[in-house]
Amino acid sequence: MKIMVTGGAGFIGSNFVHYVYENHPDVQIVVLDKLTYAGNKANIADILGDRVQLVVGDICDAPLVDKLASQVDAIVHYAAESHNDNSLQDPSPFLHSNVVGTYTLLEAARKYDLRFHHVSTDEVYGDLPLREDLPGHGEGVGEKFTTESRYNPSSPYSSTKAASDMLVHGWTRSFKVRATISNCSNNYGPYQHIEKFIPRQITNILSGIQPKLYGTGKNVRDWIHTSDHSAAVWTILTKGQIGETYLIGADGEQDNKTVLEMILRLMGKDPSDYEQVKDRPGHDLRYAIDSTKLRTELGWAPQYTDFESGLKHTIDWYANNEAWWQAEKAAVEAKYAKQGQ
Ligand code: NAD
Ligand code: TDX
Repeated sequence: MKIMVTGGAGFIGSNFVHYVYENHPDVQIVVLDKLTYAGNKANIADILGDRVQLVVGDICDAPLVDKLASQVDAIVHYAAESHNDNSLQDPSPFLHSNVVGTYTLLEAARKYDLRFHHVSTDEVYGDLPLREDLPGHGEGVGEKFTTESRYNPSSPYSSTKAASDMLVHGWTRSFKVRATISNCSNNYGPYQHIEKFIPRQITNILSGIQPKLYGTGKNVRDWIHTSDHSAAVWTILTKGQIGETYLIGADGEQDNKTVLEMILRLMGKDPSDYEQVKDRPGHDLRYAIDSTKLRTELGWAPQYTDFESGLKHTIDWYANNEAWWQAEKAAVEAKYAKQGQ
């Protein structure tokens, strides 16, 4: 089997490429990645060779996508503009990559009758009320997202991801593209860009900068280790039912303040040594995934069930790989400073 992995030089995509390389030696991989600010050839440099090729290009480049699609059996589609804060500054690249890019890939999948897996996010469902505001502290029905939840995106990022999911639905039904969709919760782990919450705070502390918490930090994210996400995507690609959507999550709900305090403590700092900064406009309150369908129908289960130990490994990785992030740190922080964050 030969697969095209779009966005395979980004955080989650490169983790998936490593996962397949290590666990499925019969699979050939061609990574199509534009190497935007978020893509980094170094993420997969150690495995480039006979089995893993990198093609630097845009998923909106139809002739290039057509040529590559004619040589593979499946497309696993990760490439996207992925950061909410950036989408609030300039939505246009989000429309280009997330919507036009997905359309371009679907057309190629249709032409060559390829298996297509679309990697999406829980953010397409909008947000949930905080548990403290729910009767019985949210232990009842409706406390988590399921595949029945209504699409209700909040930001330019999540609305373009929602649009891309809808394109997959349309192409599956009308053109019989053999597609599946997964909507995953917040990933953490090595190789995540330092603009994102967890790596930003770890690298702040390593750089002697005070960590930055948006608003009060009561917003809840449902954290999953990126390796568990990779295993889930492989399971869906190989065992999932065509036309189905699977939600991926590891029951990892934590509020941002708790996560930040945990990072500070694990790094030997005073847990209250952070700064509260301007909140994100339209900031989603809580995400939570019900992954029962994936677990019971396809037999997937997460391996990283202890968030604190996963976080400890992630802190160690950033501490041991300063060369990977150091050059970008000042520019990332300057951009946030301009936004009052
Ligand atoms: P990332 O920003 O780290 O990486 C995105 C990659 O896509 C980069 O390598 C970039 O160069 C590439 N890319 C962007 N636009 C492209 C284009 N037009 N053509 C070719 N390549 C392009 O993102 P990530 O956090 O690894 O997310 C990957 C996917 O997973 C996205 O689709 C995202 O919506 C989804 N997702 C992310 C999370 C999360 O917590 N980060 C959770 C659920 C779903
Ligand atoms: O400095 C910060 N301080 C802070 O409090 C940053 C960068 C973020 N935050 C908050 C905002 C969020 O509530 O932390 C939370 C996590 O923020 P991000 O890392 O930006 O992630 P989020 O907006 O939740 O989206 C992520 O998960 C879903 C990914 O970036 C998306 O690509 C994915 O779809």
